[in-house]
Amino acid sequence: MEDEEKMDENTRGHLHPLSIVLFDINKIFTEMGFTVASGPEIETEFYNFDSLNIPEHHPARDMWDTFWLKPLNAKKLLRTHTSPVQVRFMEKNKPPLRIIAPGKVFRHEATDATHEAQFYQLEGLVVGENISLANLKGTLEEFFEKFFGKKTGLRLRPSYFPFVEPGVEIDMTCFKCDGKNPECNVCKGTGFIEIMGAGVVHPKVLESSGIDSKKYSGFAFGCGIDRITMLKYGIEDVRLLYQGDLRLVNQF
Ligand code: 2NL
Repeated sequence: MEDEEKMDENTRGHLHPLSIVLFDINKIFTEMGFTVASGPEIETEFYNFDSLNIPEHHPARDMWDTFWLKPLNAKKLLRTHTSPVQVRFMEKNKPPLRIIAPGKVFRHEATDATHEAQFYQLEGLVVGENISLANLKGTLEEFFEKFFGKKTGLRLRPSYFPFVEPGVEIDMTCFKCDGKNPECNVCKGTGFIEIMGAGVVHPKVLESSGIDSKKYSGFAFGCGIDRITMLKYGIEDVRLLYQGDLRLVNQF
């Protein structure tokens, strides 16, 4: 190759954008006193669903398109979220606890610009005495400020997830335009970005993993790591993160 510098740029090793974001997330939460927890990608029906207050015939189960493993009567599956990691952690540890569970999850659904059958999820859980939605909001404000490098506001809207009560959707004010650009391609001119689901842990979920729900309460949240990677770096198609195309990868 004529150009030595060009060759260097193309051959030197570097991290994939998803790895950069995973390391950033772990660093930020570790500095805030959280433990990074991990667990199996092949799960049982109990840890993926029942322990999270998602009973067998409840319509809420349809919220997760599940890859079941054969033989079907063994009730093994590819985890559809990393909540089971947090349930396993609650079984083995006494409150107070502060953990995040980043990791690969699987959904049996068609692929398009915003959906992959394999993707990365981040979940977080804090359990202690008198833990409330106020603690959730403060914790996430600090995380987003560190992650996007800018102070942003958070808006909570009521929503439903079986494992929390109350449940909320969390929107952040647009880190790109601050709500000032009606043509903004990040927030579509709304000023807000839908970023997470969260809530106060359902007492049944605490009890199912051996925690006294009269004494303790907690908050939990979940978000797509692929999604926040795309937002941070302006990547418009999730499939680009998995194709290994050097025109994308070498920009990092
Ligand atoms: C979403 C929503 C959420 C949780 C995840 C959680 C975990 C345990 C107990 C209670 Cl162990 N909750 N996780 C709670 C609310 C929302 O994720 O849209 N994720 C992409």
